[in-house]
Amino acid sequence: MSKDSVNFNLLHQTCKLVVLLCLLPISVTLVFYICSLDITSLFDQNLQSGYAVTPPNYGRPKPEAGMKEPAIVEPEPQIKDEQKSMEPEAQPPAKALEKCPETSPLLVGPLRVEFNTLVNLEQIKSENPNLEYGGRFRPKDCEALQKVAIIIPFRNRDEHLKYWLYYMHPILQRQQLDYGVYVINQDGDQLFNRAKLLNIGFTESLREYDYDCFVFSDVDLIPIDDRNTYKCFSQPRHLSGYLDKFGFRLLHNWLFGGISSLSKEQYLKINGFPNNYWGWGGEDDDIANRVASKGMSISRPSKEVGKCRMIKHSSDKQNEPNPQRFHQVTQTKETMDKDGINSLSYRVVKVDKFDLFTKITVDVGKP
Ligand code: BGN
Repeated sequence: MSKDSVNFNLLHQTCKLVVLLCLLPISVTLVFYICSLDITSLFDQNLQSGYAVTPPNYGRPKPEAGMKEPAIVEPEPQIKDEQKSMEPEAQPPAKALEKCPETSPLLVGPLRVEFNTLVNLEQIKSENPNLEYGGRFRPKDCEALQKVAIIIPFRNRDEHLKYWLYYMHPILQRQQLDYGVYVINQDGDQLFNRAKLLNIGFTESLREYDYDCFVFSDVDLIPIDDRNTYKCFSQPRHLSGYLDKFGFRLLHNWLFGGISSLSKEQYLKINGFPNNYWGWGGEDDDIANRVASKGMSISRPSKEVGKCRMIKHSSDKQNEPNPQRFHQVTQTKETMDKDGINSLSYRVVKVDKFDLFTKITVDVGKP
């Protein structure tokens, strides 16, 4: 054997040894890695929550400037469809469901809300496949902690309503509420009467379902954090204390306009809302007076969570500032026991059930 061939053989043997030595730790690592994977539980986790595959949007990168889509609301995670098809046909009876957790695990926190691109109802419908007719929803996997009627006083604000539905339905579903959306539309062209429409919403929604919580919301207000939960608390709640319109500052501690929530009990304790504030302003101050006079206080989310955006618009026709409001708000204590839910009278003109909401058109009379 030549010296060259001896050298070559030695080199060959050395290379083999080196390759073997490298492969050994790699295969050991691989074996350990495979053993540590709990494939079944990973699979289950994905089925339970789409967010297991879609991380929350804290710090989500902002889309390019000038982007058309009004962003925010998480796209329905793909996994949801799989979940649907893999579920057994027969739903377990509602009673068998466990209660939803106090804080929904589906919340994503801060949202981007903007109003510069039109949205359409068909798009909203297709993005919210789990809604039931009339704008109803309840979580599939757990029993909601509260049954919430969302009442929107309304007249001629269809474009605003579309934005409201576009942004709010996904948020409310992530909040795991058993909810229904009621748009209370004032018929005719008399002065607008917001508080009376809210009283009507309370009454009419209860005809449909045993709601225990009522969220009263203007149609042009959207929270920009889904941790601002549309539910009821131990005290009446003001959900829109920090508006962009006011530089996200709370104007004063007794502010109660925009979006508020009261449990059925709290609402009845104050005899509902006043029926005789015609035109803009003051009715919310009257409600705040009612709350205080019954020894309750106003709760709010933190400033971080409680910020809201308002859709810019010119002032409505037939909703001019009510000149009597300055006097009226000084009389709450005297008027509240006889003017409220116990004196409410109105006529339902029409009930329309749409996919995304229930619209109740009412004749509220005149001043
Ligand atoms: C207040 C209005 C509220 C309104 C807020 C915020 C009155 C009554 C004054 C005695 N109250 O001033 O109705 O929600 O501004 O816009 O005008």
